[in-house]
Amino acid sequence: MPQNIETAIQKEKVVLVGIDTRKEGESGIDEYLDELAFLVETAGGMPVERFKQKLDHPDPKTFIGSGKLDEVKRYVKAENVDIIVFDDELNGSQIKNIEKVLEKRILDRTGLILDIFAKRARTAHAKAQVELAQYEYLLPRLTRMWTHLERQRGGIGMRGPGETEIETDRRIIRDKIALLKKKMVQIDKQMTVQRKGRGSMIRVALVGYTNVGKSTIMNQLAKTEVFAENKLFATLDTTVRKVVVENLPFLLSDTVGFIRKLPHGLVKSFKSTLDEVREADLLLHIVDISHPDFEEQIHIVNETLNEIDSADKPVMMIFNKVDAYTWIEKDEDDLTESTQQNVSLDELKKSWIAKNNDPAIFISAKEKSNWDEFRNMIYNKVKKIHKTRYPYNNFLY
Ligand SMILES: Nc1nc2c(ncn2[C@@H]2O[C@H](COP(=O)(O)OP(=O)(O)OP(=O)(O)O)[C@@H](O)[C@H]2O)c(=O)[nH]1
Ligand SMILES: [Mg+2]
Repeated sequence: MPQNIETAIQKEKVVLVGIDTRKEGESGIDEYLDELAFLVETAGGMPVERFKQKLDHPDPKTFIGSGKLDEVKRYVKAENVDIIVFDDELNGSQIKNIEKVLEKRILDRTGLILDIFAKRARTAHAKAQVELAQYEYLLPRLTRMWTHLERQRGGIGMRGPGETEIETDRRIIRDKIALLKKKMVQIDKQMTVQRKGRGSMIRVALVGYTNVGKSTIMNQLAKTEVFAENKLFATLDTTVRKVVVENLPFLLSDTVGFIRKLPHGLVKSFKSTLDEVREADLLLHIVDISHPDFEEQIHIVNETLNEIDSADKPVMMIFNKVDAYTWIEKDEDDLTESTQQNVSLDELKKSWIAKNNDPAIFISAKEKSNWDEFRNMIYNKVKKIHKTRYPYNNFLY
């Protein structure tokens, strides 16, 4: 079976399931399920219904309570649903238990993200990284679902390692993992050599949540044609381009976006891709200001940067998509709390620039608004880094 089969013409019907463990001040389950729905659509499925339950902790056996599970079962049967996607990582026994009740294909958030990654991977390098993460995910979860005849249809969650390997035993998967790890070490070495060969240019990396506009900004700045799309994880491979602002050349890299609960195994197996970020001199942290959850997204990006030991790098905060920012103007005597929806863009700018330690700018990559200021800001920052790094090599400015 080819790896990247698109879903059959008839889209698979998907039900989303999430639990609400929210503590005060955190985003709600609805926004989480919105994102899960977007992931399902990106994978080629059709979300048809959501089930949520308020629980302090997931049920160790079936993730949601048995009453709720029965409710899901009734719906799934009546509506002929193909897949049930859970918004958290499930362990092998949870998958088995849920599968027994629902008698349908079960997928968790990690499995879904891995599936999208498998679909997106283009280069041998990215494919090897995804395959490694998929096998590591699969190993403790080998259940009937992976040997299910459905696999032959190549639907969501069915892309990736070929079926023959899946149907055989864990030993083969372990061997495969060992082999891929060796391959990755080799790839890592090659990439390190490649990066070293780039000489003394300052390295700038675009980082941010998925779908915020990193590739669009890359294309505008470097005049390239990097794939940009309103889907999650449009970019998996890192692209590096030389950019010249004024007369100052530097290297700009565009790479994989981050997401809430990015599978840990994926972060590990994407080591060589993320090395680009790890070794950058300056990070441009791109934020989609039009997204209702942009503050939480900033937080998640910072956490992920921390996880890859890149939290202490110089950062420029770039608030993108100002053209799409909407707010509801508040009456003077309206006492409702300020939310993103009723704060004007000007107020927002003021508050962010005031509370942020890092330099910040508000742009629209789509309409190229505030673009000269943006380029100027990069120029000044790169120049400063260059001057510190090469104090005697100032012929550039
Ligand atoms: N309205 C608006 N849309 C934008 C802007 N910049 C980018 N977009 C759109 O946002 C979507 C995502 O853009 P990408 O450049 O693919 O985002 P990315 O951060 O590279 O996403 P991934 O690679 O998937 O992580 C596309 O549909 C873009 O056209 C902007 O300034 N305004
Ligand atoms: Mg991209």
